[in-house]
Amino acid sequence: MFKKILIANRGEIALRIIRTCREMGIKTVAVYSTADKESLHVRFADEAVCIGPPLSKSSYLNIPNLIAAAEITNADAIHPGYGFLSENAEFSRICQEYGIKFIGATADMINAMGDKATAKATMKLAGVPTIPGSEGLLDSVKEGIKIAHKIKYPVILKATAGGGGRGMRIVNNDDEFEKAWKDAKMEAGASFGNDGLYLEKFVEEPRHIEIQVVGDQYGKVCHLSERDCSIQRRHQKLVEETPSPIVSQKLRDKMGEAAIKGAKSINYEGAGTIEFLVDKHGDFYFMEMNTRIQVEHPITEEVTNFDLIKEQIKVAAGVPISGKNYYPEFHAMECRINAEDPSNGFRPSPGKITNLNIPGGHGVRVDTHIYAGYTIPPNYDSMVAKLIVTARTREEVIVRMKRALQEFVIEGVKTTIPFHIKLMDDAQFKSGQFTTKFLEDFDFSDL
Ligand code: MV4
Repeated sequence: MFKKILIANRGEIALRIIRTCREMGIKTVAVYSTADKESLHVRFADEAVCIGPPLSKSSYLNIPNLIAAAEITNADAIHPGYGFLSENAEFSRICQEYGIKFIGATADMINAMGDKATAKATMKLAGVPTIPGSEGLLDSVKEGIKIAHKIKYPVILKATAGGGGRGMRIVNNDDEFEKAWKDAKMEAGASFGNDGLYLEKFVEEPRHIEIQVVGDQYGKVCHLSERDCSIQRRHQKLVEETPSPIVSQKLRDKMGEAAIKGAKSINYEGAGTIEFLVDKHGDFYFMEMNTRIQVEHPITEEVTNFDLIKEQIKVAAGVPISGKNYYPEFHAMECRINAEDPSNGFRPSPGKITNLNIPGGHGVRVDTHIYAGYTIPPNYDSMVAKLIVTARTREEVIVRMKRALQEFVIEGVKTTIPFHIKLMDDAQFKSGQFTTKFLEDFDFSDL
């Protein structure tokens, strides 16, 4: 087992990793930018190294500084958390070259899944359902229109280097094709330095459902069921839950087996997530694979009684998994608490937290790095806490979530708490019948 893990991240996920390391008897090294000097992950790690100025590029994304920090502290592994370098193939490869275990995917796996057209082709070959469309990248508008006639409009152009909705355009007819093509190409090139596009049938009003998998170094892969992430605004998830209100045990088994097949086909090792779109007929299609621990992993932990960070560390150290799959025994939901003003287009609201009350009680978990008097820096992601609630049924979870949200006091900055309280009272949300478009016509003006 590792003796010392360097955590190449900040905020709640850095603390989350430190907690598991403590329980496993593994020493921790925190790294921090000068903006995060007063952060809790710095206080709670066994050691801390400053890796640069506030700008992410100069600190949390600064590979030479991170490797140097690992070398001077004698860390034998690096946990990248989510975001930052968690899906950076070069960083994964450099860690390996320096004899530091990267607790995440290998460079090859990251590359295979990072290019979306390649990922899709790989999954299709493995027998995972994919959405009809172009075979790989499109060469011209003419070719695109030809395929669109075959699969019928509406279609969607997607950036192969994409994710997060950038470089994506819906096309409804021949007349719209050329402009959508030019716009998507331009946006993809500017955002990712890669303007490759592929085409697929547009699935209208889907659910976003992802399967958590864990693979070991010996070719075994298991799944830990699904998370429903359909409550999103502009590709930012706001609420996740498990089990999904629309997933039957039969569908769970089918999606779980597909996810395992896909992960096995790339010899996947570590924790990963296969994202699917589920259409109104209950048919599911591969969308993307994430080769990192995700923000919403705690809801899976709560319903399966599994510590996913511990599993990541164990499989990285070469411990085999049982190979059994895990199914939700409870219902869990996560609300992302962001320092943003929901009545003002979710505009970031950094600043000093003047007063704080963190909720508690039965079935309430809060993963956060904030404290009273803490100043949220303007340089990073605005998520400041994850409120995770567990109960036996979805109805009980919603009641408990509302109670916990009402207990949650964060003064000095605006937060998404008022939005979540309103959502817990929303009839359609409560019914469980909604799609990824749900928040498009939600009224945020009175929050
Ligand atoms: C789609 C789609 C409909 N049809 N692909 C959004 C981000 C990127 N990962 C893929 N996305 C979508 N791909 C086809 N063929 C709709 C979306 C999409 C979406 C997906 C999941 C959650 C929220 C979404 C919001 C808008 C569009």
